[in-house]
Amino acid sequence: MRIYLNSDYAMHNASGEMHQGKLVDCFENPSRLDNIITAFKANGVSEFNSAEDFGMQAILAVHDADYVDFLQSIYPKWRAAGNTGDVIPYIWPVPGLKRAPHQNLNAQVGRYAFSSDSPIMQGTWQATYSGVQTALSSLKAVQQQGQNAAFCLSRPPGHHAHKANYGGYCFLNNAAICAQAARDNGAAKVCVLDVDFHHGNGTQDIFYQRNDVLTLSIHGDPAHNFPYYLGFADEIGEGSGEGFNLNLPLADGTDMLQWTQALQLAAKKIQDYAPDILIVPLGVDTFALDPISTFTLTTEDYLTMGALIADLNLPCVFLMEGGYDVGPIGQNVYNVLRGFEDGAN
Ligand code: OKP
Ligand code: ZN
Repeated sequence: MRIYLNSDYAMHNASGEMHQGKLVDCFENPSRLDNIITAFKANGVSEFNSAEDFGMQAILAVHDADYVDFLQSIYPKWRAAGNTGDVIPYIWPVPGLKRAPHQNLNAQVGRYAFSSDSPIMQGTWQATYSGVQTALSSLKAVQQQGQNAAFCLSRPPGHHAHKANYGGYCFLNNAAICAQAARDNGAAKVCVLDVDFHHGNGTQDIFYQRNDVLTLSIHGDPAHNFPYYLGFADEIGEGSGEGFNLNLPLADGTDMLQWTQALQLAAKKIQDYAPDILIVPLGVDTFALDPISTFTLTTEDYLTMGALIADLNLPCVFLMEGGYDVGPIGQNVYNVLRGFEDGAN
């Protein structure tokens, strides 16, 4: 499988996040990809392709221009205003606090952020922009260059980003941008199957009223897990999008047997839809030892996950999402791709 690596992945390296009432090191940090690259090399994978630059068009097809401009320009403005650390929100325009739009930087940050866990620093925009280009390069390999699958190895992740909001370590929604680009390049029907531990709230919301992109997510029940405010089973899409979103929230402690049952429900839905292309936001934070998640998958289980996805028998773009820096994260990711390739043969 062709692999594209975001060569700017280490440029986003933020100072810390609030976790259980304390400021701690960011879970989403460059060592994650260092680890994955090391594991891939140990498995004999040495070819990491670099991305082509497709510019801003595909980004602006999904995200609002004012939001993209904010992401691109906030850091220098924030520092020039006398702030000495990363961009972090501390006030949000909840209903009742309605004097928006607002020029003050703290007010703008609260307007665009939906959580406090995603500091913006010097290199955030560059890493995020290059990540999108890496995702689009992976899409091109599959959609236009005849590859049956490709893997975008990138950070920061994307699936929590809405059209004009960031959070959950995500700034631009790589999966949504790829899905829209796939449509714009001629695919009639696109499917996004999100297997990260966390609900793909941004992707769901972006396509919620559309039937040309089927969105599915298998994730930890938002009754107990981030993003809490979205991802429940009764969210099925609305308007022409009704019936084109499927959430499969699973209990804390979910193992591979239970996960596989959910995947089989997703597979049925996908087969009925018959998409032209499949986009898989891939997080390995479903792993038993993940520090911020509650499922119990094993390193071996990821081979099965890859084979189950191969059984869908669709051209497939895998996009790296979550999975936090614990020993076998790299082997877990490798095993999904290995399982896919073995299953596809
Ligand atoms: C991103 B991805 C509080 C935790 C908040 C939310 C998790 C974001 C996961 N310290 N972080 O889906 O793996
Ligand atoms: Zn996640």
